[in-house]
Amino acid sequence: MRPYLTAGPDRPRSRRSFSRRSLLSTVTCAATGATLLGAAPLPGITTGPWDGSGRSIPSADVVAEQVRQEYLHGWLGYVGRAWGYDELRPVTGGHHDFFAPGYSFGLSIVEALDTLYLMGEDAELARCCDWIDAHLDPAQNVDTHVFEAVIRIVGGLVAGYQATGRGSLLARAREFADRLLPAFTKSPTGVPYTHVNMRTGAVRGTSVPLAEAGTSVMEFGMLSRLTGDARYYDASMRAYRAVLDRRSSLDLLADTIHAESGRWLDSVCSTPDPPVDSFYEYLWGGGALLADRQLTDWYRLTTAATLRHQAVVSSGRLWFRAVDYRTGRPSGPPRQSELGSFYAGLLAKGGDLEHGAAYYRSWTDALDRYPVLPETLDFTDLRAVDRGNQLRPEYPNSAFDLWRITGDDYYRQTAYQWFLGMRGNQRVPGGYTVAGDVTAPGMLLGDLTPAYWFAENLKYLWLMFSATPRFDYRNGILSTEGKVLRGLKA
Ligand code: DMJ
Repeated sequence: MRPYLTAGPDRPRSRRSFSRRSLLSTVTCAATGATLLGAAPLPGITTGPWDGSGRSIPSADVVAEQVRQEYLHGWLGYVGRAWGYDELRPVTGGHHDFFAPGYSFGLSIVEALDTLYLMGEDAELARCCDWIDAHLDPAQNVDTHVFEAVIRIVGGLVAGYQATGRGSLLARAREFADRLLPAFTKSPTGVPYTHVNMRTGAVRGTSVPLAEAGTSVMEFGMLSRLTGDARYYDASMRAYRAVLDRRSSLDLLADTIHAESGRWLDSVCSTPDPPVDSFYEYLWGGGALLADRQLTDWYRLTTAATLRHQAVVSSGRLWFRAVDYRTGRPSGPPRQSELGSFYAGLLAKGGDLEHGAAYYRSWTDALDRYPVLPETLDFTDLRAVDRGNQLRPEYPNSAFDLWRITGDDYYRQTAYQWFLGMRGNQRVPGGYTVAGDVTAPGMLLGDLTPAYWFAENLKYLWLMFSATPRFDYRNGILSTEGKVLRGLKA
């Protein structure tokens, strides 16, 4: 184990102190009593610096080893009982087909590739590559969810190729992308259909959530770069243009769009929650990965609108509430999905450290309240509305992003707290599993290790604590599924 860095590599080691200067003006939301941020400050929000009082962690090399052990615990559970299937059922030892019953793409294998590489598990990685070469069949006669196939399979194979240099992985990524492309090219607007049959190219699904319309440019853009074939990148950009052209006068977007007519199918703007979340992540990520000014400009435009119309302060915490995309008026109850917690890191990566750090702090307050985060909160009182936990990675994803930017140990302390919560409550003899109720004794554990667990959750922790020489901490860029699309080092 190499000695770890006490601050994020390539950054100053001193803790940065954040300005409390007001950036946005405020009005009070009649529905919730929360404060809507207009064009100035964050009154009452503590933005730091933070001393992490009461949060202590072992040395980084000890934590890194704990993280690696837990990853291997989950991995060996999958290898032993569900090898070749999409997902493990770690309690019963069964398996789960992710895309459709009876069809498997060995999803956990594809998802794990670059994590195994980063952890130095080269024999396991070789075993995965051999399986992919021998068994992974892109041409199955099954309707596949386009968004999920892009971020998980195409992204996984592209990252795996960059980790190993195995040309067969790139060829397989391309084959998947070619079979997914009809979802984009058959659409009159360019907004992809939600599903495509991998054998016939038949498409279906015209009601498209924003995340599904705009989460492909990082994988497809990299594929275009690696193959010299512009069709993938062009398809993603056409979809983005179709959506952005339909923004309201407030520069807000609604949640769902019709692939064929281009009409909005609702008027709610739920940023950063599902079903829009990674749409914005890819505006920034695509801009950074591909040096694409258009994407970056769109990110800045839409993020300014989100801060102007959706940011609220409730009990001193920053949240983002759903609004009508045409009027900016609040829409629905004051809820926030755990999936939205990635937005703290995104804001910081996009240059707005103050709001990113404040939003992370809000989620840390929620983490302090529960052993593991519930799926959905009422943000006015942190009450768990959906009390389940799907073993999600968004909170440590933001911890990783903020730690890389600031070097502040607070993010490692809180990421470790998150890790202990997961290890203490969701570890079973066969691996790791989802929970039905984080407030109940025993959490009503379920029986599934989602494949993204092998791509994301412990990768962020490993990168924060291991100082692995296999990752370029300055220039590395990860996708929404945690795939390292740039920055894997030999
Ligand atoms: C992951 O599959 C990806 O991060 C996706 O963008 C949304 N979140 C899930 C895991 O929660």
